Amino acid sequence: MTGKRERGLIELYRDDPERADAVVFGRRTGIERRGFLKGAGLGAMAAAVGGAIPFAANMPAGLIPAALAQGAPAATPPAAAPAAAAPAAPKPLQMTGKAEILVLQERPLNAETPQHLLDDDVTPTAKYFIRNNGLPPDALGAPASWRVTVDGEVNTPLTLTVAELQQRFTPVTMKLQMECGGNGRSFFTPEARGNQWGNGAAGCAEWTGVRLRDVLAAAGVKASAVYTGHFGADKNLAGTDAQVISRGVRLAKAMDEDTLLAFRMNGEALPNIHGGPVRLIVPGWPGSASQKWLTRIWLRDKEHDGTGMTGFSYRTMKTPIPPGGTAAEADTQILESMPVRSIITSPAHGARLPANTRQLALRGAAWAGDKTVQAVHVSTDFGTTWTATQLAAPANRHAWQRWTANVTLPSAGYFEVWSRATDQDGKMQPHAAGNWNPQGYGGNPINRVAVLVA
Ligand SMILES: Nc1nc2c(c(=O)[nH]1)N[C@H]1C(S)=C(S)[C@@H](COP(=O)(O)O)O[C@H]1N2
Ligand SMILES: [Mo]
Repeated sequence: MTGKRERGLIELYRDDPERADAVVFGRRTGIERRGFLKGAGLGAMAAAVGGAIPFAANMPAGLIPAALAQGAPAATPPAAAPAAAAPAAPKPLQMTGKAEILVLQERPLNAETPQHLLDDDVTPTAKYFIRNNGLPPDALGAPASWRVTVDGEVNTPLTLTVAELQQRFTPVTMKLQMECGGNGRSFFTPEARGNQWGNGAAGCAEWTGVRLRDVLAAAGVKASAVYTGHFGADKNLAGTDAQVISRGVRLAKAMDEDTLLAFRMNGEALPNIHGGPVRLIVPGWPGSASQKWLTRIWLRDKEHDGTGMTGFSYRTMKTPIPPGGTAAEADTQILESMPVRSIITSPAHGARLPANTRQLALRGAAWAGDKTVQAVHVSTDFGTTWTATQLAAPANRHAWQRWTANVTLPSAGYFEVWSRATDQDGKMQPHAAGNWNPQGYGGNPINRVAVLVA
């Protein structure tokens, strides 16, 4: 041991933002902030973020400037994040048919879409995030002869090929949002276990498939059925027979008319990387319920207990615990409908705009699990004033909603654009990821992107 490790600015901000503020900007308490921001402290902060901060007086003490914060990967490296403290930039994906989304993990492959690439009304397949828990099956055979079994609490177990699914049931096409249960995990402090997703483990593609409820009805759902268990053909990293992931949903969600066995994505055959020949799409619930390379649906007479259903997987705390504290499984609940979230898709985080820019056109998306979003508000002055955006209705239930707004900036400088969605019940995104849980689910703080007008 050679004494204390130097801590980077970003780590320090993550672990103790008040102290980081004091170290970096030379103030010890929020009360002193105003004074410091008039003098040397303001200069230090401006240098750190790359420009004067017109709304500096509104910045809450301990707020990590978005330009320096971890979480949302920047389009271009933020102006002046100190090189020594900057996290290793995720590498762009190199895969035929895919855009350069950001690889968080190579094996299994996990890649997220930078927010500014989620700017389309319907997320193109090329830009759609990838979340694998294991290795995709390699020998797929003819897609039409891929088989899916429905068994368990049914009158007549069925095994159907994809061709039979397509012939026997009425195909539907819908725009459905889906996001990983761990989307937003990187916003938790202290860090929660797992891939450190920003907001880009999400998308709204156009899916074509048949309704799971039609298939279940054909098999005849017994009165004893209460839950599904999903199985896929991917292989685990250890090379054993254990299911990579096997989650399920309560019967009511399986019977929702928007829960699909999908075989087309954005008008084309479902690509292998997204679960082709056939996968589940369970919109609005943690993406892990949307089994890829689907081989079996087991109707069960009790809650499913497959891989990813127990422990702290896809569970949040029933009663909040101190962030970083010890959790008891008995005090957790299965995460179902995802919480409300908005993202800013233009401008990109880290955008540099011409010095004379005063009008800013903002665009984004918002969604709220099984619910609709009633409003999205934006702020460019650290949350002192908020403006309602023009929020479009969803194209269909479970589609995300696009929003636009025009805001005026008072001068050149460093700004943060904040967006905050409110769901149909009045629930809003919190200022910081709340209800900390060991594996970091449901982190949905207000979205912040840094913009430099200089
Ligand atoms: N068979 C199988 N299905 C799976 C997974 C997996 O690892 N194996 N990952 C799940 C998780 S956690 C998510 S978020 C979504 C991601 O779907 P995508 O890779 O098409 O974006 O697939 C789900 N379905
Ligand atoms: Mo996920």
